[in-house]
Amino acid sequence: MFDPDGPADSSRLYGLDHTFDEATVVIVPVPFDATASSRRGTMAAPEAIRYASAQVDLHDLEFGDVWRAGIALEPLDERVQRWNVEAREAVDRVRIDGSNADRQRANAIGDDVERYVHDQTARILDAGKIPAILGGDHSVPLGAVRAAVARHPGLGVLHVDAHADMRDHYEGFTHSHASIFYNLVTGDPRPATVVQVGIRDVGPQEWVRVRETAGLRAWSDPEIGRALVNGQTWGALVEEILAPLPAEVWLSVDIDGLQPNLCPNTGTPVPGGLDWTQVTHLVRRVAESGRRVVGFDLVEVGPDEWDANVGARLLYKLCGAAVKSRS
Ligand SMILES: [Mn+2]
Repeated sequence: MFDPDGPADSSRLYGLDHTFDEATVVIVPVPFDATASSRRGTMAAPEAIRYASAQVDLHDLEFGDVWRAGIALEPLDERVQRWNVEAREAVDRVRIDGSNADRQRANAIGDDVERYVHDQTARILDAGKIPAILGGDHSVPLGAVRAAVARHPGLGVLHVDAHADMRDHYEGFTHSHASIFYNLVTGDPRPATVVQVGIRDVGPQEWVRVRETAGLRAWSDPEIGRALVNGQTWGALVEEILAPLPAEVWLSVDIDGLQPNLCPNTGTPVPGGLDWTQVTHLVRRVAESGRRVVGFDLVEVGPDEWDANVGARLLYKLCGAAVKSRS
C-alpha cells in the first residue's frame, strides 16, 4: 500500500501510482530542446525531475496533501524523442551553413511538436482534468496554450520568465524558444491577456513589441526591483501584477525567471529574478484569488541534480495551486 510518509519509488513521479483516470493533474513530459540557442540539455529534465521528485515530501506546507488529488505522469513518447534528434541535427546544420532546407525541416518538426502537445492537452482538458506540460525548452507549450484558449475563450496567461520570448523568429526558426509569446499573441486562437513577470533580457525590437502589444503587460525585473527598493511589499506588488488577469488562467513558468542559484543549468541563465518565496507566493495568490488554473507548464529546467530538485518542488507547488484553484 502507498505510504505518503515512506521512502518514494523514484521510478514514479513523487512515488505516486495514479492512473490517468485517478488523476486530477496529468503531466505530459516533452523532452524537446532542439531550438535552445545557448545550452541544450533541458530535454533530460522530465527524467531528472521524476528521479529528484523522490526527495519531495508530500505534505506541502502551503497547499497541503496535494498528492491526494492524484498526479499522473504520462509516458515519454518515442516520437518526441525522435523529433528532438532530427531537429537538433537540422538546427546544427543551419548554424553551420545556413541551409534553408534544414531550416524548413526544423520548422516542420516544430509544427509536429505543437500538434502533439495540442492534442495531448486537448485530451486531458476534455477529460475534465488539469494538463501540465513539462519541458523541454520554451518552444514546447505553444500547442497547449492554444488548446486551452480554444476551450476557454478569454483565457489569461501568467508568464514567469527572464525573457519576453517575443521575437518574431530567432535564427530563422519560427518555433524558437524565444518566439513562443510572439506566436501566441499574434496567432489564433490567442489569449486575451498576458502578464509577464521577471523579464530582464530583451532585444531592442522585441522590447518595443512588448510595449506595443495590446493585452500584454510585462513586469520587468528592474521595475519590480525598484518598487521593492522603494519600500513596496512583494505582497502588494503581486496583487497589482495579478489584477489584469481574468477568471481563467494558464501558468507558464520558465525556470529562468527565478534567480540563477535556483536554476544554474537552465538553457539561458540571467542574473536577477524571483527568489523562492516570491515565486511561491505569486503562484499561491493565483489560486487564492478565486481564479481557476486551467493548466500550466514548467520549462527550461536543467538536467542536473539541483536544478531537477528545484524543478520537482516547483512542479509540486504548481500542482498544488492548480488543485486548490478548483476547490
Ligand atoms: Mn522562456
